[in-house]
Amino acid sequence: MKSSSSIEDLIPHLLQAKKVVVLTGAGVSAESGIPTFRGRDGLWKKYRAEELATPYAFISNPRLVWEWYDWRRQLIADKQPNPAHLTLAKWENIFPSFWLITQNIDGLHQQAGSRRLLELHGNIWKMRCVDEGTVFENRTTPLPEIPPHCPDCGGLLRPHVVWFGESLDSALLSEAFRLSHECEVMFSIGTSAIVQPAASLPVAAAENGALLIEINAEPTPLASVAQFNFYGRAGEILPQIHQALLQALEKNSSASLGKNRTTKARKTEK
Ligand code: BJW
Repeated sequence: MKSSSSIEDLIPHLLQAKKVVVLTGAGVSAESGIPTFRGRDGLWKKYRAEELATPYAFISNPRLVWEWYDWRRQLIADKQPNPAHLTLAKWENIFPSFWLITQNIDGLHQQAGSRRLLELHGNIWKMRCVDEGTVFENRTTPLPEIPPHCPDCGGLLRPHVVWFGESLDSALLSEAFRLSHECEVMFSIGTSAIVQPAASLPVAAAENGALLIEINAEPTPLASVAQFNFYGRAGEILPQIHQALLQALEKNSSASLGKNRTTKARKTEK
């Protein structure tokens, strides 16, 4: 199939889709004011994110790494979900099976209302005891103690996120691959699609016959694999697709998304 960037052409595919999976990355939160990883605004002091998001950085200087996370927690704390997050939360009520897989650790998808959500790289609002592995939710900003220590055993705490060179939670990753293999439509949104293993999910979906749609500020390595490419701001493109989908559902009440869900979507999504 030739690649397209027409929402009109995309809608008939979405009307037929029962299993939809979305992979998101930092670009989805950019319009909420959270810097992306590899953008020019991704720098903190003189460090690149790739230098600090590693277990080696943490072992050699836990204070420096925690200062970075404390700064990011303060930056994220008052940020709100944008139209991209809100649209994806609505899609749980639109498609018969919908899953959102995110690489983001900012918690904004959950704040927007998404519940069928896999957070592949963890969550910045959680901490983990290095000695005992206990996970705590902690939303205090700024942190009173850097680096923080475990309230139970006094051991060093670390952010409950996945750094370079660390394995992702195996159950979560297996589920993400299962969903990607089984879906009919996969969106890759606001991710540079270079960090593995997350970047393999859309490829796995496409290899299994799913329709792949990329929404990004610029082309990524997925551009040649995707059948639909939309370049621009996710917070503008997703609501446009959503509106076109609702209009098509209005016109075609017998669409295979399912009559009951269609009615529910019409009532709740306008
Ligand atoms: C917009 C927009 C708007 C902007 N609208 N779009 C195979 C080959 C080579 C290397 C590896 C490999 N397998 C594993 C590796 C090593 C490594 C890796 O992938 N390295 C690559 C850099 C090559 N992977 C790992 O280490 C992973 N572990 C692993 O695989 O374990 C097994 C293993 C270990 C060792 C060796 C081999 C195997 C773990 C990866 C963990 C990533 N962790 C981080 C930090 C999380 C914690 C934190 O936030 O502090 O996760 S790194 C960082 O990158 C973060 C992100 O989730 C992740 C992805 O970034 P993302 O989301 O794509 O952001 P950006 O900034 O890159 O892109 C934003 C995009 O948005 C851009 O394209 C913009 O254009 C766009 N955009 N505004 C739409 N408004």
